[in-house]
Amino acid sequence: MLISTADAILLDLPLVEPFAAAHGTTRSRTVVIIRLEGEDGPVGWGECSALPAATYTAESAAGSYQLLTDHLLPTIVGQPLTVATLDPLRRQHADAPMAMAGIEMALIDAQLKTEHRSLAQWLGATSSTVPAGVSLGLAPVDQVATQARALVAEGYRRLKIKIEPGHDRAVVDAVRTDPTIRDLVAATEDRRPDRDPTPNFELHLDGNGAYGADDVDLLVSLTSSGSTAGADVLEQPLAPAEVNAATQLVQRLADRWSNDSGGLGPVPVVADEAVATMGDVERLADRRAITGVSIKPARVGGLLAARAMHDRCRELGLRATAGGMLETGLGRRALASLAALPGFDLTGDLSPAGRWLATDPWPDLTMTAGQILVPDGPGVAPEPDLDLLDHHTVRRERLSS
Ligand code: OSB
Ligand code: MG
Repeated sequence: MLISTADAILLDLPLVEPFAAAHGTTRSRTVVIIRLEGEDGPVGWGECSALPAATYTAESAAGSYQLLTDHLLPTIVGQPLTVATLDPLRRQHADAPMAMAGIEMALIDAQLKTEHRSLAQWLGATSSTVPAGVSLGLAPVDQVATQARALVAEGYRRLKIKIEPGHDRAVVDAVRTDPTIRDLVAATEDRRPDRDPTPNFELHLDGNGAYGADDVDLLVSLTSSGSTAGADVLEQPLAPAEVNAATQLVQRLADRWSNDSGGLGPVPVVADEAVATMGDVERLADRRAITGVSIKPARVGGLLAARAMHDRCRELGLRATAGGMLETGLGRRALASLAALPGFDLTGDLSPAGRWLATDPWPDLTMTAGQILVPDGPGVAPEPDLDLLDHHTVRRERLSS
């Protein structure tokens, strides 16, 4: 597509409630949207999901907006561009995966709308629904328990809860011993009979790298084993640099599992912050420091890189989960489409954006009976509500050829 117009739009969307994690608290969702228009008509929308502050990775919404308007969009405007010809620019800006993911998404959206194809179909999705999963921020234990009850009542059967040192065991115990949650889960028909000892319910813990080498014993003790229900997945518990400790953790969980008689595999240790590139996956898999990856299109540079990582995880026998970035409905639709690939064998961050966004220019994901419907319309998402978009626009810059 010959790019005739490129817009960067800095949106500020109010959150339903603040979202806290070990890396900081988010109060409103500042997010960058990219609009690309081709000479011959197609329009595509992409989301750069960098967070308001550079707390999770080095990218931030304001920084990405600057890079896009100063450099990336001026470079592509007036040029013929496809997802394939984007590679030189990607290599040049390997340190800006979220900005590049936004450009890529807009290109894919325009291309697929022209072809009347859905993103899920284009990516090779094999299912029309994916299990819903929801994340809970750091909060006092009683608040976590109250939220967890409400979310299980809404139909979620996978909760991902943020933990940090000193705020972990009490969280696991509160959720695992809650009678309301137990009754709600027991009333659900069997969807995951493989997941003894607590079929139909998965507890993921996300440490955002807040733990260190001395915490391996503690982390092991937080996980499910035999008839004891704990965490079913550990996401990035250890700091990314703690590779030796991660290898120990993986080994300890494997030993723990082989000492059990249950049918479960070892509790997966899933990398988030530690994996930016395929090289990171190879290196951590070689070191046996991970057994899975949270694949976030934004963090790895886009949907194509995410799909390639998914494929490689399958070859390597690694588990995979589709990771979220508190996106708008646009980014969330992309995530749900990706999550329908067959190698995503752990429930992902698949909740509608309305869980955190009080308003959203994009139509939200649909959730029924604990499942998210994989979008099947043309492109990544339907057109946004342009009035809402304007209303929440903080800055906008248009480049034309
Ligand atoms: O660590 O997984 C994380 C959001 C932004 C940045 C990092 C993370 C998260 C989440 C939210 O956990 C998950 C979601 O989008 O549902
Ligand atoms: Mg995470």
